[in-house]
Amino acid sequence: MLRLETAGESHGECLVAVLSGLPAGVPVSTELIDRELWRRQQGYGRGGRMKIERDHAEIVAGVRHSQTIGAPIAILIRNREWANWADALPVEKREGDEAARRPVTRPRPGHADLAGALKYNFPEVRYVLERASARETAARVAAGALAKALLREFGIEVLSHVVAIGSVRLERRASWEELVELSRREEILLGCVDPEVERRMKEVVDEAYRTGDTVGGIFEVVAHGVPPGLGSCASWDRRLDGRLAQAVVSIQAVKGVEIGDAAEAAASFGSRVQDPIRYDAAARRFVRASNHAGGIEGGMSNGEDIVVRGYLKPISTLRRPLESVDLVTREPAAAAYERSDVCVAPAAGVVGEAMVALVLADAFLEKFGGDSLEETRRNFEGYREQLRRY
Ligand code: EPS
Repeated sequence: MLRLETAGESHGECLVAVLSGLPAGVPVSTELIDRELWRRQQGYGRGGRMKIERDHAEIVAGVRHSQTIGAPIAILIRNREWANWADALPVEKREGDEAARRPVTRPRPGHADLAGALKYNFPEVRYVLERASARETAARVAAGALAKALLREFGIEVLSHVVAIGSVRLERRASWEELVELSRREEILLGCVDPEVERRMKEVVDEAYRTGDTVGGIFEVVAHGVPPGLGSCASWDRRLDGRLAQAVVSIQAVKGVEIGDAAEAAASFGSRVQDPIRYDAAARRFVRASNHAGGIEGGMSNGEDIVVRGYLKPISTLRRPLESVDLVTREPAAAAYERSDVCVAPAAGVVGEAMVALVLADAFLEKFGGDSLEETRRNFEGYREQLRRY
């Protein structure tokens, strides 16, 4: 239903997001997209690059008079850093430009560098790191803001928070109200709802700064107001949990995905991890006494909050570089280092929101269809009536 393509190199002219499949008539504002881009740039532990960039969405196609027109939407996000790279990464080859290139011949363990150089047959890793870079996630977040705009029309909101940095963990559930409050903050430290836990998280990041290291973490994305029945139990590739897992694990540095309390459930008993079913007669809906399933059963949303966690490894550019080999000399060498982030968990959470919103919007349009928002709404209301009468 929805298709997203992104393009752009980390130090190239700009990033591009092309999103097709949204119905006509979805309200879109640049301000809302820019707010999401701003949120992605925040967080304690980000490196020098984020002091340079001021990400701003330029919508160049598919939106007119502040609403979608049913055509593919194209968004540009310019790289301020391009000014410093125009000679190193020109589109056209120029005579004698060899000296201006900035080759990287010492691949970083954990980064795309070596596998990419071997795959694309490049003598050094510059082009690979340019595209593999998490800079690309700015384009995903811009497109995710459009998916959120569609979902919002139907009362669905997607937010995130950080539940762990290194070994410091938030040991309780965050309420939806806490996530809303967090999303409105004008200063973002580590994206944790509990100030005391966040203070201890900051100490972990400070330790990584001191020692020239990096640190990973866990973010949690929550989708609120999702109706039951998105996704499918009938076909493996339409299962909502599988689609969410693919989308979230595709985020740079995410190495694992958890739906609901999967890790804890695997170490527990069935009597403790299933969510008892109750009927709320006043609201005329089925509800659950708990939500260990993370809002998904049998590959379908069940009407509870959808909860997806992304497990981030510590990012792979270290000031105290790791062991590598120089691609030219084949001699042992320290991995390349220019500058880097030390911790990206809050930013990754915002990217996680975008990916979850894109998957949910896709599953929503799969179920309700419609070429205009009005048509989608009619179909959605028909289903709501069916649920009420059930
Ligand atoms: C990244 C390296 C850093 C990060 C970048 C991801 O960029 P630079 O090499 O320019 O310092 O800042 O992330 C972003 C630019 C961003 O917008 O998130 C990498 O190698 O993956």
